[in-house]
Amino acid sequence: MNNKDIRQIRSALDQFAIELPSWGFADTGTRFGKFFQDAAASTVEEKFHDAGLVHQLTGACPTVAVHVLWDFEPGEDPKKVARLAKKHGVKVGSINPNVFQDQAYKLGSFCSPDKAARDAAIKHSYDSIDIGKAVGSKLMTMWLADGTNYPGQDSIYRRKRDLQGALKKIHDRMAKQWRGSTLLIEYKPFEPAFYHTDIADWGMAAAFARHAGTKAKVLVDTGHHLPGANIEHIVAFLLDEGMLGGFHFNDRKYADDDLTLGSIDPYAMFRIFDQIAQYAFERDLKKLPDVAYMVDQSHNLKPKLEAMVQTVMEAQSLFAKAQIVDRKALAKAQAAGDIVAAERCLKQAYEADVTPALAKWRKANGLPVDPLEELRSSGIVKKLGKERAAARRARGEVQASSYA
Ligand code: LRH
Ligand code: MN
Ligand code: MN
Repeated sequence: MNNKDIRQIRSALDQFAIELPSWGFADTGTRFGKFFQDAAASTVEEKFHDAGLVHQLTGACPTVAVHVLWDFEPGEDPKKVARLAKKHGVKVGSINPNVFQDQAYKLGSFCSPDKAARDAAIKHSYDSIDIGKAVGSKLMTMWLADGTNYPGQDSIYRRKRDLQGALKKIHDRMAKQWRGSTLLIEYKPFEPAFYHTDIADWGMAAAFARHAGTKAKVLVDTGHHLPGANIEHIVAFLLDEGMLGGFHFNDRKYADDDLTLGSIDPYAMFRIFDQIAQYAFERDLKKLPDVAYMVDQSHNLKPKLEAMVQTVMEAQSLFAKAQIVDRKALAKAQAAGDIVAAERCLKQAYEADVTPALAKWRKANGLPVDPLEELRSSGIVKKLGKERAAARRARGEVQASSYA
């Protein structure tokens, strides 16, 4: 790797921030059960503590995504939560309203046939806007569990119109009352609904965003695609349309597995970053486009803190590789129809060893050269586990196996 590549990587890393999800530090599970970890965070403060630690080690995670029902007590001053974040060296990032958990949403939220449920979802979204303003966030991420399980269950047309109207109302309120904010609309092909999902893919999300207004964009959760989907193509298309708002990164083998980024198919993640860098190159931009990079993973079995540091390091490394694609050579090969040479441009960057460049960047920023090793050898996860397990016992929350 030459000095120009190293400079390129270092300056790109300066621009690279990836948001952590508060829910990635707490105990979560599958629908079959939960396996508890002693070191899992059980309070909002513990979640910020853990996110702050990942930021301290990696220097890349200044913000934390919050889920309104999971991280804010009803009636509580949201500024209190913002202060807790600050105490641990991070800020509150995107606000995720929760319009899927309440019993009222059995048949959907904005799409429910029940007007009371639709109104409740709008009210909750308005409350989430107030939270966003109060904590100084600029993003609201809307994911809906809305859908149906059986053909004929409900009118897809009525559901679409109601959703369109609701998103417009929310968008307009954000535009009016929450300066500089963006509404991110997430899609998902199935789960929890198994026949149809009201925002099933990127095209529907883009259409809803366009109907809502200029401050609405699409959020691409990498796990929310049917097998074989070409996600980098979707990313390039949305970027070119000015409709890409951000990402929820995770890896998957089958569906919305929420596995560690790059654990299954790191080349696919590299190809996404490659399209983002290519976009800037083709437009001769000085900076990469402004998209929100966020992690959306909940680690069931891996120690959560270690998994998050591993995720961020993997993201930085794949992002760095995408910066050293020889784009001039690539353009030449493309124009000549030299497919093999073009593909080699990508592979050469992907296969390059970027560890020395990352190490230089980390050293220059006063960070450990190997953040994961630093965390693992520090004993902090063990220490947190002891403290948190004792605190849980003191609160009477014992999670023991009956076979013990
Ligand atoms: C839904 C989803 C969405 C939620 C998060 C917890 O699968 O990706 O982003 O907010 O998981
Ligand atoms: Mn998501
Ligand atoms: Mn998901």
